[in-house]
Amino acid sequence: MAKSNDSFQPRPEHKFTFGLWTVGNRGRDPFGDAVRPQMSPEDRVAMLGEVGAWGVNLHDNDLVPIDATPSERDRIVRSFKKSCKENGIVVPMATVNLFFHPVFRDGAFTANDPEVRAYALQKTMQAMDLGAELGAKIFVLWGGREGVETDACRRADDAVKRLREAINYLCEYSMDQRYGFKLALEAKPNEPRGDIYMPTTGHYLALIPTLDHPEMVGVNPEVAHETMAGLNFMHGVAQAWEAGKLFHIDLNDQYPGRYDQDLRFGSANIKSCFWLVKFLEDVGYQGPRHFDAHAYRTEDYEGVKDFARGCMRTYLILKDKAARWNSDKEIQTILKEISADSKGIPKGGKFSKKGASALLAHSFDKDALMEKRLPYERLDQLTVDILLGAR
Ligand code: GCO
Ligand code: MN
Ligand code: MN
Repeated sequence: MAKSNDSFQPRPEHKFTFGLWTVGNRGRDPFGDAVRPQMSPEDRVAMLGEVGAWGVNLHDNDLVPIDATPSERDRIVRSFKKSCKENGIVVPMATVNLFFHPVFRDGAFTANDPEVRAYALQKTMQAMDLGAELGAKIFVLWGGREGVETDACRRADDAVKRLREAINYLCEYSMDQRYGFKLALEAKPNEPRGDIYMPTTGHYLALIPTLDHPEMVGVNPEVAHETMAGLNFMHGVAQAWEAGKLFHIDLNDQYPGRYDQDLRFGSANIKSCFWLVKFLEDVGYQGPRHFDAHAYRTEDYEGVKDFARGCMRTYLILKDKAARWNSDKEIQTILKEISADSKGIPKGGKFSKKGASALLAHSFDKDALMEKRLPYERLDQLTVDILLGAR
């Protein structure tokens, strides 16, 4: 059991959150039934309080059943709010389930049936009402069913147009209701569809400037999803951050080339998780650190607590390692050397006619440039030493 003075103990300022669906995951998979009993939303919130999380996020139907009457809904929401308050848990993000009900089998905002598209909008507006009532300021949209098994069913650019139209509509709704939501779009290459439109964070970053209210819309990159696409997750996160679009983040882990595993954060690729944590901490990302993962199917609810504590603990250990990396003298010396400037050489930078003529006129000594050492082997080994506790 961790002591209260343990520096790897989660605290509210770390902004660790879990989806209601993550700790409530019952271990059902396409081949086998649930292994853990159903747990009420209130008990899940209590569990999150017990393990030291800061917040909980939810889909509309994680809390309110899809066919609930308005009075049932209000009763459920009241009781949930009470248990959040009692357990000191906040709700920073809300989202909508547009993938479970069979009505969405052809997609939601991109479905071919206009009535399904309209229903998807209605359901999302109601999920925004719910999120706003719970105090959420971030609204995530994950288009899990927005995709195809066969491209015979629609033109892919029509799907893009439909998606744009829906996001524009939802931005207007949020403004009209004065909800102040920031929309965070979450990409995934496949699963549950054969191919999902907007397969990577980069695709969404390219869509956002084409929206009516681009300032309201950013991304919610997920470790597992970019890893499934074979990409370097941190690079996508960095690009989103640099564009001012990192509105939220889904942390978990994943081995490439597999189904969507949603593993405990840092349980598969310690090194890439390290670069990610180091990036988030170096740039001062202030948003929630959301774990979208679940416990092994072999666990009971005690094991779910181990899982949740493990996600947060690993994040904090990696944060500590990042601080060590940043203050390591040898690492800093190497970093300085590899980007050292040679004086009196014309540079690129901002274009000017004069600068360009100087650059064109300069004769570069390629052989001398090539002599400069780039000790990346040493730099990487120092990183490994720090990660393995040998430094
Ligand atoms: C998944 C997704 C989801 C979304 C969630 C929030 O692969 O199932 O990551 O968990 O994050 O639906 O919109
Ligand atoms: Mn996922
Ligand atoms: Mn996710």
